[in-house]
Amino acid sequence: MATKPKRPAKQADAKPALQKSTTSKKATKSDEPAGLSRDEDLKAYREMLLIRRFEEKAGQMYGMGLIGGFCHLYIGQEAVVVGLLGAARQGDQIVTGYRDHGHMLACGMDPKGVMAELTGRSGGYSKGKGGSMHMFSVEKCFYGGHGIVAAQVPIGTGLAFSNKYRGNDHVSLTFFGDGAANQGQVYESFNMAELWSLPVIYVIENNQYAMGTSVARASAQTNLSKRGVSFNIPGEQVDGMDVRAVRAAALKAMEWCRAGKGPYILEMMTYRYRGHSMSDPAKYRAKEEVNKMRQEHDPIEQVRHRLLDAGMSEDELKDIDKDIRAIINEAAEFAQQSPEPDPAELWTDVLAKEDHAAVGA
Ligand SMILES: Cc1ncc(C[n+]2csc(CCOP(=O)(O)OP(=O)(O)O)c2C)c(N)n1
Ligand SMILES: [Mg+2]
Repeated sequence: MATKPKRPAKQADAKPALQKSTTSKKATKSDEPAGLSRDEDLKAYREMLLIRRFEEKAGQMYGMGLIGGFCHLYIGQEAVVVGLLGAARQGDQIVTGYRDHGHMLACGMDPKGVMAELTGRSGGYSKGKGGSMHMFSVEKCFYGGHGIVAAQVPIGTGLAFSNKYRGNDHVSLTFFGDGAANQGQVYESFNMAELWSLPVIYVIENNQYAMGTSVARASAQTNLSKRGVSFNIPGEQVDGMDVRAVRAAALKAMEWCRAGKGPYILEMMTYRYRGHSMSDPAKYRAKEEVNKMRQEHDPIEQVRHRLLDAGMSEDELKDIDKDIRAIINEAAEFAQQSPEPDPAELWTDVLAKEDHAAVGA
């Protein structure tokens, strides 16, 4: 006789975003994050602020009807991608899901091209044919932008395979969410990656929710850093709201991969401030929960305070914000002025050209 299934945990039972760090067997424990120099902090501050202001503007433009289709904002999670890429080397590849604007900007893609893609214009990275979830830049080693939950995980594993096959020392940074971590293809990828010692860092962006479902309701094992245990893949939980902790963990994981030891899992404990997408009013969680995160753990505020402590003035920081707002306004202007794609574009880029090399040597 079938046993009665356990009642799922209520939303209120959901674990707080920043739990105590636990590590799997092979992993070493992260101590206090190694500090960043003032210049490194300043760089991280600019990069995170660029993402925040970009996303705020995208949200506004969506509200004005200038952006159509799906639009998933990254606000709150900025330290994850900025910390990871702060530790990466030229040539390391990045692949992620649909919450991808921050990753593109952190890779150095032009905010104008990203914004114009959101408005569906010809000046966009996919000539206006892809939208928010479908942008690529081989030049910046950004491989999408994937709308199918977890589809990027085997792709990121394939990128790592190509690195190993070519004998370069690049690492594939494969980002996915807590919800995606329950997908079967993730575990097929884990198996192959460990079996073949592929240089891939699986970055699980645990923002506590998959659409409206909390991790506690959806996952039997809520410590996602342990999901590689049965494949012998080391993993650790990291404070994904602290760019220093992210960078320190990323450096360690990259060293592991570049030394030929195989894959590594980093579970980034983070939080998204907005709903799942622009059409989600986020009624499944209390406003206080969001406010508490913003007030106590905001990734940008943390760096701002450190910069002030290091002697920067409020005015200097305001000037940086002004510069960034100007870049974003220029991108928004470009995205509205750029022409709609020509109908003839319907027939271009449909099939890969024979000489197309997807992965640089
Ligand atoms: C294979 C598949 N199943 C379901 C969906 C619908 N869907 C889109 S996003 C999402 C939640 C994923 O959450 P998570 O992986 O935590 O990423 P987050 O949105 O939090 O960044 C779901 C179920 C989909 N796009 N693809
Ligand atoms: Mg999630």
